[in-house]
Amino acid sequence: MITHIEHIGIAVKSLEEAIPYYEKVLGLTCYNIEEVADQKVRTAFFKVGATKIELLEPTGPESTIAKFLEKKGEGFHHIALASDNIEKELAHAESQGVQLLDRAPRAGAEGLSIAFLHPKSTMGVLTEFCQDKQ
Ligand code: CMX
Repeated sequence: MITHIEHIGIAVKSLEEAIPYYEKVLGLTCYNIEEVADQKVRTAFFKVGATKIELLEPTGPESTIAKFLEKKGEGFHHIALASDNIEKELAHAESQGVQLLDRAPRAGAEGLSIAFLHPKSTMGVLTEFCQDKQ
């Protein structure tokens, strides 16, 4: 079952350049900066009520975020939905004809298990399922 929006992912060229906007203009606090080697990104997190904003900076030219920035520029990248059972969400999505980017959960930031659906089969919104590792 999907319980809430865990975070919204936003692609940026530089965390150091982007963080001051979220802190000084919006008054949010960056409480965690973390590199996710598997995804080739450096992430910065801000809590906004029950959900979070995740800034994503590429760590190299082969990062999917580097490709995204080149094609589309900075901005909204993905929505992450918290689930109590990612495997079940993936199986259900696939049964409805949605293309999976991950057939099984993998390690994401903040100790979560994550898996993505292809934006071409979700009306243009890159969609991530997240689950607390138990
Ligand atoms: N949102 C919506 N559409 C997107 C997109 C996004 N974030 N990223 C790419 N696309 C679109 C592109 O515009 C392109 O569309 P067109 O064919 O109409 O031009 C199409 O998807 C294919 O894009 P591409 O540039 O050729 O890139 P790839 O196919 O190589 O990769 C994707 C796209 C979604 C498969 C890849 O980015 C991916 O696997 N993403 C999941 C993992 C990820 O994003 N990790 C970073 C975040 C990790 C974290 O949160 O910790």
